Amino acid sequence: MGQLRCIHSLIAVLFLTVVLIISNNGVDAFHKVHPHLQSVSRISVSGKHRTGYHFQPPRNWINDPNGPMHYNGYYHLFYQYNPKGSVWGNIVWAHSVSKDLINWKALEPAIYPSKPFDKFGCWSGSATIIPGKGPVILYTGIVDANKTQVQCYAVPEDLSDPFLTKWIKPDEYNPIVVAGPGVNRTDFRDPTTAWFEDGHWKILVGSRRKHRGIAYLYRSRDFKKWIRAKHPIHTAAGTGMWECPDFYPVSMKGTMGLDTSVVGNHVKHVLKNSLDETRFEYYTLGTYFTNIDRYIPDNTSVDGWGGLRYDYGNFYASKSFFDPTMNRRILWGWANESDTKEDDIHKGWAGIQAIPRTLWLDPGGRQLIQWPIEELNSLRDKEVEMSNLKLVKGDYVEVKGITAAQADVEVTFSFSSLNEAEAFDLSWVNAEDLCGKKGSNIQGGVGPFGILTLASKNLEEFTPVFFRIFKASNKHVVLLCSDARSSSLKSELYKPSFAGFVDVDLSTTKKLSLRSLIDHSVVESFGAGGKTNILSRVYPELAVADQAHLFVFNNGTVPIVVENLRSWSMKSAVIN
Ligand code: DQQ
Repeated sequence: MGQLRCIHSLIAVLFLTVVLIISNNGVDAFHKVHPHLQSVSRISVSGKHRTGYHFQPPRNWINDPNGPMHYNGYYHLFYQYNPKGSVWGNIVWAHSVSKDLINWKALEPAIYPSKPFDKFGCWSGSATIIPGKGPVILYTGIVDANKTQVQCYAVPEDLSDPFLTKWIKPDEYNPIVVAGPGVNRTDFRDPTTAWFEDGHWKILVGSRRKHRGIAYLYRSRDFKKWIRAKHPIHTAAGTGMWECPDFYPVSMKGTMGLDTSVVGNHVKHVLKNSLDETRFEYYTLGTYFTNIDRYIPDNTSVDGWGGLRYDYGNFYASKSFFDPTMNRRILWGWANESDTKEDDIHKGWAGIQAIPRTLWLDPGGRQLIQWPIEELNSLRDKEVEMSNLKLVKGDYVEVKGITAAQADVEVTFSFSSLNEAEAFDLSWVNAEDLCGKKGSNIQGGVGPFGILTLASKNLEEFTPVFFRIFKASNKHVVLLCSDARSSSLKSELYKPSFAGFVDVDLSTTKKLSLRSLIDHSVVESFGAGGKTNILSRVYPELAVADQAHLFVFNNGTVPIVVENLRSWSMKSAVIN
């Protein structure tokens, strides 16, 4: 797929620029500010679509995960939060702590506007643990009503408090970074976790110059006085504002994560940016040349809108951190709502965090792999298993006996032949469009096959997650779809046919696996062991609570075998 992406990246960029900018993905992102609604609070909160094990506070709006870390026995999650309402506004850093990344205890907001340098907002940022000294948070302060942005720091008031409840923003040195000459003062935000290299701490700050996305590099010897490097670590034309950059090493062998400061021949680096214009995020794999402080993406890694994504659905402003307790790198991402702001005000809440994912480099070296953290398995309850179930064209078989609205499903499908795969048209560069053309009901050769999640009994509503295999000139092309178009009888919703291509070689093994985490208004899916992942937000009217059903299906002419399916009812986590 890498090659195909390269060939078509230019067309894809043009196409996406036009289509996505015009439609803004339909996502009601925070940039659509609704001042008159920002402090509209509801007394009651609607439980209908609330999640059972995905992170969310009891009420109100949330967005980006901020400053995740493990310190002194606790995981910390901070996040952008509106304490007064369920649309974006009045933003503070809410704070929760956990022993297992699944069950969370809410604390008071850690960072909120209180100083001249953050009077108009405390926006996203990261945590860095300074060896022997403890954590420091870097965040973006909004200085004035024009949204002038500066980078600030905060430290725990009391390092002996295991929860690090209170944070202070020293007056000395704050703000630590202001936009210098030539830097866009109102698009200059979201400092990364710092890494230590060659006697300096280094951070990135996301920005843009006109339509060029930029990650500025700053250096400091003492974490207080910061100086901008002559060159950004990386830029890319035509990508617009880079929000929430994330920059970290991954090991070239094995699944172990690395501390952010690790460099060397045995690592590759990842640069991820959240593209403000489309509200999708992209990453590249490449080399960090420490001698010149530049990052150069590999030639197999397309830089920009034709490139790789952590998730081909609703997943934004993500941030990773190194967890030293299990030597792994963990990724958090925000899943915004796909309903309207009126719905959010009615619900009294908006936004969830995706399940934290462990992340490592695929052995092929061309992409990352992600998998839900293993702690999630502790919520698995009643289990139902199926094996060697043959599905011929038109078969829909219900998976009975679990709570289908709150479940975890793992399934492996196999197929005996690829001869009947449909021909792949090289103009199909946009996976989401292709899924829109070839939905789960459109008969194919090999596929569509997969699962129907959050389905009503008579299939008036369902969110299919499925594969479809095509034949290109010298290889097979695999598409994974998570199609929200039939997810709800309600009409005023954003119902995208999210999809991504899956980079697998079917010549050796004719199998594909899928895992979906189903949680009332979210279907979070991991295709081919975490190679292509898609999170969909959906709002069924009928397929709610015990009225939700789960099916396996095949609508292709080639029979498919469900080699093995394991599904679990999921217990609710104790969250906040
Ligand atoms: N959200 C924050 C910004 C960031 C954006 C504001 C990304 O710091 O750029 O809430 O969703």
